Amino acid sequence: GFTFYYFKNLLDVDFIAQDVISKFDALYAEEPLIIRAPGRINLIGEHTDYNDGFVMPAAIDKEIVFAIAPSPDETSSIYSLSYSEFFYPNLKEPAPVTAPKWANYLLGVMRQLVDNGHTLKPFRCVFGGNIPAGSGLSSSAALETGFAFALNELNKLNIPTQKMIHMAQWAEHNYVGVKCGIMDQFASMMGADNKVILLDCRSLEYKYSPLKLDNYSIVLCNTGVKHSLVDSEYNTRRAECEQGVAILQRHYPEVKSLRDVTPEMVDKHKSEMPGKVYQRCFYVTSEIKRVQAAAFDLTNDDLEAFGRKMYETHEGLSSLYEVSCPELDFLVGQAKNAQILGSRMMGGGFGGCTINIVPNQQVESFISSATAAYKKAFNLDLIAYIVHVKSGTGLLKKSEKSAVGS
Ligand code: GAF
Repeated sequence: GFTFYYFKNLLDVDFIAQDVISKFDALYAEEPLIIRAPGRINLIGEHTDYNDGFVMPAAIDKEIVFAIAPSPDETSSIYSLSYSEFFYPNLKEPAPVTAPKWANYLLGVMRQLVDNGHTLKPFRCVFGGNIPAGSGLSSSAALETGFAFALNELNKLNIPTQKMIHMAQWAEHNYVGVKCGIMDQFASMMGADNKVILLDCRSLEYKYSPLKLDNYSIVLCNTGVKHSLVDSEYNTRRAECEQGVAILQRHYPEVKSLRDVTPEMVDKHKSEMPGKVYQRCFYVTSEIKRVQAAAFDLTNDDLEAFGRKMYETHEGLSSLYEVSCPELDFLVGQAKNAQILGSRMMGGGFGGCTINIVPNQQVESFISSATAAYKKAFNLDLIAYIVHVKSGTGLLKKSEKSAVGS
């Protein structure tokens, strides 16, 4: 009856918005702006962004919602629904803090705004979401881009979108300590309904490509683990790539980054490189080529060829780039055994999710058998999500907001 119909038509984001708005209303009298910032998937192109290469991310229906309004006095406050915790930022001196950790993502954004000459009016903000933290779905990028967008709206700053993307990345580099590429912040900000983004991370030129999945679904398998090496190993990989570039520059002075290098060039100078540096460079240069070929597969509606490339990417990430882990390798193995079209680890690595392209009629059986096998092998509960490709960061429409709970 009515109840069923009602719930069937409400999206997760409506429930999150409802929670965020109720909390805001319980705390404050002002009418807030409501902003949605999504997490992202990446179909292919891993660890290529900081090498000036290509990536193929998309924003998804897992998101953070912010409610924000001017403060009636001089104090500013931010409330995190997930942590049930307040933070009171100093808008003139948004220095990093030791606790709570989540505040640093936001403080980094405020610091960028201040350093770019903007004056922020005191505000009150409540936020919450359903992007599982540490799962490689870029909850951190969503927090940064969403907050940049929110403060830009609230203060009517008219900051160009690309500038906000860079401010968000700056926050991650300097207030969180991960020297990330541009992919996550770009995808969270620029995503579009049912479209993947083909992004050139050198020029930031991009194009949207329709994702025609027809009889397939995107299934994420969350390992539920986040090995502690993530951040330090990430920065190490960056340094190893730079080391490779420096060696290649002796022969090819025009080379600026691995984007300018082919796998053949890497092979030719193998003997001059430390073993690990060779492996890293060979993987990255191969992956950059692979993304370009995968873009053709997508336009040719050749999902099978696309899926095979996902497996190749995983193989490279696992054996050459060495950012996978037993849990991720196991889950990709499960997908391979079930003859799933494509599967690979996604994001930075050392835990988080695999991304799988699964025929619709196989989704249920794949999830249940992978869950059982994962439990048996690691005694861990696998959490699987079927995700949909959605638009990027923006104001939630009034209609969506007032539809909630009415
Ligand atoms: C993380 C980073 F934040 C991205 O910039 C990207 O390098 C990715 O790892 C690996 O492709 O998500």
